[in-house]
Amino acid sequence: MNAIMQQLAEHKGCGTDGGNSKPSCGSSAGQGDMPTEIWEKVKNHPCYSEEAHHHYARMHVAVAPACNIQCNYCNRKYDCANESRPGVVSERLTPEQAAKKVVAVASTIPQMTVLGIAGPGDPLANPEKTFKTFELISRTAPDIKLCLSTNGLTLPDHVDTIASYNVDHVTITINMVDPEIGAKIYPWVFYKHKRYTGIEAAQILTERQLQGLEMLTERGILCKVNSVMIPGINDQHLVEVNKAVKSRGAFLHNIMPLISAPEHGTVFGLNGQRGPSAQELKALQDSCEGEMNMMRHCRQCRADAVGLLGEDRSAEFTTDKIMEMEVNYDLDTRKAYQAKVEEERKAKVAAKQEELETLAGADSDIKVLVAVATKGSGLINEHFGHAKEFQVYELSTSGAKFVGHRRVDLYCQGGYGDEDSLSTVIKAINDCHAVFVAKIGGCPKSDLQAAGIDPVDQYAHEYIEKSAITWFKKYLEKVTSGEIEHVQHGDADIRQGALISVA
Ligand code: CLF
Ligand code: SF4
Repeated sequence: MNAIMQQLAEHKGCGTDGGNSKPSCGSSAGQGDMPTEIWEKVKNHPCYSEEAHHHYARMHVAVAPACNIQCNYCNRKYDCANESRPGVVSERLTPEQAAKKVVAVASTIPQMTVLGIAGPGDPLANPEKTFKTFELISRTAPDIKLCLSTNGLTLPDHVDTIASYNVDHVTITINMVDPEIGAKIYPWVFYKHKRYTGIEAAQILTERQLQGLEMLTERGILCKVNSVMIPGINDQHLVEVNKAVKSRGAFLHNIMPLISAPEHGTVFGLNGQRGPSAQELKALQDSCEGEMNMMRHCRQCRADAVGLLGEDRSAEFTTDKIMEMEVNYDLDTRKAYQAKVEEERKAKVAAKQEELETLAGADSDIKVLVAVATKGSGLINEHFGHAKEFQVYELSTSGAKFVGHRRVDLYCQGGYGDEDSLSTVIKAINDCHAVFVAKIGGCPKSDLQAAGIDPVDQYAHEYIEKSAITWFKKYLEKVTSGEIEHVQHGDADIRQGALISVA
């Protein structure tokens, strides 16, 4: 492991989350004690920095159709489920079309800072197309960070090429380090012109993944590990995976819920394998957090996703539309826009810090979750009825910590509220004590109250974390005075349908 990565491993790769000395994911609001070289790499990468994901966008280009393994949660009719949502089919591009698309998107969305290749198959099972795309983009859009996601089978063969194209961020999906568990997830791998099955296949895969991870971290390339949490198969085992990848220098661990439905036609979908509940996922992420940085803001995006995580603007940039677009790649405009974003970011962090100081001295071990409707920029700026997802923060005397998001079906159906959707929204945020929104109608308000979720619209268009801390202070005061009793909430659903149907 190189010196910087060693330093990272010791410091858990991160600064502090607002001065309370608790580690937060490589994703803290500021540089903290993170080495400058690492901070430069993560500060505007929306996946490697939770805080950056409110402000910066990524895009994927679907140039890599083939795959060399089979996962039981994947149907090859659809995009790779290791880095995208099952059941989604992306528009495939040639490297030349991809390069044109990147320039078109970067000219339209100046906060788009990262280009990732994540499918629709495995990028390293399609090395020519993947590296040709990187080569073209690094020439035409040199300020864009290059990112790659792989199942890791052929990773050791490509590490030098990855380094030579200045790809600074690589994700490897590692679901197990025990081949017996692996045999329940992977029916086969295709390696060196031969198909392997069962434990032998899983043995080859885990060795290649861990070797690739070590080789990358030795070269100072930031590595994220994705793991799909499959209850009853690898849920307990992922703690061991977490330790194995941490010891090999991984920067970030992203434990994602299995999304599984019969209509996907996957082995797990057809045999009724369930995904985890929201609290099962959070408990596993919490237990691994003592070991290393956990990513909790992954949206399991499509292989052709465009925009902020959680929004998807891919429909604006179809091949037909791109071919007609006049693009002007202006580096100065992009820089100026991003400088403005950095100013907003600083103001938001300062506001949070100031509010946090007013909590100093509060003595309580109460922790509550709150849901937030937001369109980005760290603001409470979405109407309840228009929200396709809610961001979830855990509030305690240490402050407001982002712990996840919940996809939901849209409540507002253009003029009227859909009662069926409302009940699924309530199930998705059932573990939250409050929901912060820019606006909400009378009907959903009373249903939320009846479910024990406080609808809060008084902080409309204000900063999320600052407002949440203010609300939490008042909540603690009411508990202390006996005005209300603090009651722990139950579990919540991870809405499989909403994850599948929303682009
Ligand atoms: Fe794409 Fe992945 Fe790079 Fe991000 S996505 S290749 S690291 S630029 Fe991000 Fe999307 Fe989650 Fe991936 S939210 S699925 S973690
Ligand atoms: Fe599907 Fe991705 Fe697994 Fe390949 S690596 S089988 S594309 S989920």
